[in-house]
Amino acid sequence: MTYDPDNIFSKIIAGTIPSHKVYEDEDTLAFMDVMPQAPGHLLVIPKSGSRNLLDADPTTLSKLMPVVQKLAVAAKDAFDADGVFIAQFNEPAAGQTVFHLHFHVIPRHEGQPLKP
Ligand code: DGP
Repeated sequence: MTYDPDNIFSKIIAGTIPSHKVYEDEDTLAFMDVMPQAPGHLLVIPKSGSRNLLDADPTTLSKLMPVVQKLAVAAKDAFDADGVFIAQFNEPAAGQTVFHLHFHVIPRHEGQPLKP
């Protein structure tokens, strides 16, 4: 499986498709998911092209994961959540629909049904 740069998140990085950005640095972008599973559901992606976790290089992950952690804490606080669900899908058989590596960060409240 290879990375196809003609994907929707690549266009969000390029700015040709709009998004509600919540974090950006040289290597990483985070924005709100258009189909939120719960209030505060956001996506964290590397700006470099990886199809998913299976082909991501360690350097990319070493820059991405601290941002996932930082935004999980921030989203938990901002949405007064009880916990945070982190989800990440690899290939269609596992539920991946956009083929640019992304982590879902989803604030969770006690008793809220788990949809993803
Ligand atoms: P998955 O590949 O299954 O991890 O899901 C991809 C997620 O990306 C899904 O929750 C919906 C979201 N998504 C798809 N297209 C767009 C888009 O154009 N903008 C934003 N913000 N999110 C999108």
